Amino acid sequence: MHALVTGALGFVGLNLVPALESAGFRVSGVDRELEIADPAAVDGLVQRLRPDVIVHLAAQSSVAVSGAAPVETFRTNFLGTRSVLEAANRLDAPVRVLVVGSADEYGSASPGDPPFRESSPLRPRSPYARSKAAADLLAAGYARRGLDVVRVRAFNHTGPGQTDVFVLPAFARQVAEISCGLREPEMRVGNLDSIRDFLDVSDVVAAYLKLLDPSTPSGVYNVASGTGTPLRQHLDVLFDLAGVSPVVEIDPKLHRPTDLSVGDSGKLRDATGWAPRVPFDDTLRRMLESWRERVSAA
Ligand code: A2R
Repeated sequence: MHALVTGALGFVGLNLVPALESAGFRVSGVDRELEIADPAAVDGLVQRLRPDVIVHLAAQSSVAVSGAAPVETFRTNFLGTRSVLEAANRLDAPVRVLVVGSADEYGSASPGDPPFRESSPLRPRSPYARSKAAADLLAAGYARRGLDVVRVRAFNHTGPGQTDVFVLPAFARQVAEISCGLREPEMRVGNLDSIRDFLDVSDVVAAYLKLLDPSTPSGVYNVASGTGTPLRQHLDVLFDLAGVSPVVEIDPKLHRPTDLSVGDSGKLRDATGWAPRVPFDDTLRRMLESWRERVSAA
């Protein structure tokens, strides 16, 4: 089996490519050298490689960046997905396309609501989330016309190597700097009351591998732990692990309204037997270690 991975040098791609190789795939990875929103370039590559599966990870993946760059976000995330779907659809051989969407497509739940299911309404609240929801609906259209598409709505995932524009790496970096004496014991954070559903990136990669198996029915799948945790709790774990107790300052620039996002991945579990394996405190510990190495080497 030959896999084409777009966004192969991104955080998920760097974790996914070795896992695909270990599972016996021959992998072709592309990143910025292929402009994903250029349909002719993507079509040329897909016709040349003729992959059996395509995992489409290339994206502008940050909600924060999407506010400042909504057009670029839409171009990369929506038109980029369109290029990939169109090229796959023109292949005269079977190909499964994994289109990676986001929990953010659902927006925020209200307290007391059950976890989001695949049938929950899409109520995206940022340019990033709208670009992913639009790409998801487009992919559903290709699926109706016969393309073998798996649409994933991935809840938050993190781990060592993720950039600190995302919340937990931003926490881990600051805690690492404080514990290495490189920063005053003061943390700058956003809204710690938001409740999110976090997975270790390796559990997300394991889910994608199962979703690439031809025996898994195509369709739409949440990839989620099912557990909601306030960000404050993850911060406290990082403090405990590092043995620090800094002053925590809310930075109005980082503060976004409280959101509540927990996913139900029952469909994925029933279809594939997938279950998350990594205890999340272990993920936080490895992130802290990785940031300590980075900041003390800098
Ligand atoms: O933005 P860069 O320079 O880090 O490059 C990213 C790349 N990328 C592109 N590739 C080709 N054409 C473009 N117009 C384009 N724009 C961005 O895709 C990066 O190397 C990769 C995406 O990696 P990350 O930003 O690290 O995302 P991550 O965490 O790997 O997420 C993968 C997927 C995305 O669809 C997320 O929205 C979703 O999982 O959660």
